[in-house]
Amino acid sequence: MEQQVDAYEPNTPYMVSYLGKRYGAVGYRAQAYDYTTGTIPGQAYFTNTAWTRHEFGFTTPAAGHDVRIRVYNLSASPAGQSIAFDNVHAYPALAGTQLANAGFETADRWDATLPRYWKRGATTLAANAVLDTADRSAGLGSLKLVSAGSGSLQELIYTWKGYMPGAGYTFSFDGKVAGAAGGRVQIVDTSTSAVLVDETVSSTAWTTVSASFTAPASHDHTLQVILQPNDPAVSDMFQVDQLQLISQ
Ligand SMILES: [Ca+2]
Repeated sequence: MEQQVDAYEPNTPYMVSYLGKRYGAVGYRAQAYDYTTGTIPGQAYFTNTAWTRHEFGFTTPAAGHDVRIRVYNLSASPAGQSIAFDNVHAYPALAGTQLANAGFETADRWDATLPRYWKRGATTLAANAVLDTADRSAGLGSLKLVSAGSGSLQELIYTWKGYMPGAGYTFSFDGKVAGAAGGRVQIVDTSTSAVLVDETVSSTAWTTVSASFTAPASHDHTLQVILQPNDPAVSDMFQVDQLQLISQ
């Protein structure tokens, strides 16, 4: 059986999650299939006999392809073998993130270069913190931060109040830099100035960086996700995409 993934987000990591089991001698397979190119961007197969949830990831192609999720028997023989699937989902890998516009796909309503729901820092020039559709890790856009080496911070900030008090969170993002100083991503508790996450990037190719932290025990703090070139005194460029912030 198969079902088309309508209106998928192009060039974006997706997860396929499903319950499956075999009754007879033959295992089962779930697969993402691109009918436009005749290719298999992702699949997984198993032979367990008790209901088990599995998942696999794949990256969607450019817009307009006929992408379908297929489920079927691992082998056509012997005849009469049964398998079962239930609760099959395909969704963007960022679907669970706590940060809005975490893939930098949407512009602000009144500022076409500013990512919606984010704001620039006090000393940040509008031209130095912009959406970039020319280079991105996923989707159609990323954030580009440019440091002119003037000493003024060029940063982008997201204010986050929706944490669960005392809960553990995992955080990851994709980043790349051009320049000597690299990039920095922090999550700061503005009520106490505690730095919960402090990660730097020096790779000139898109790289995934991961961290974990514990949210404040109090419910009423304000956290900020801050993206900036590592040293405002050095000319630099830092690009960020795919901010994944989920509870553990
Ligand atoms: Ca993106």
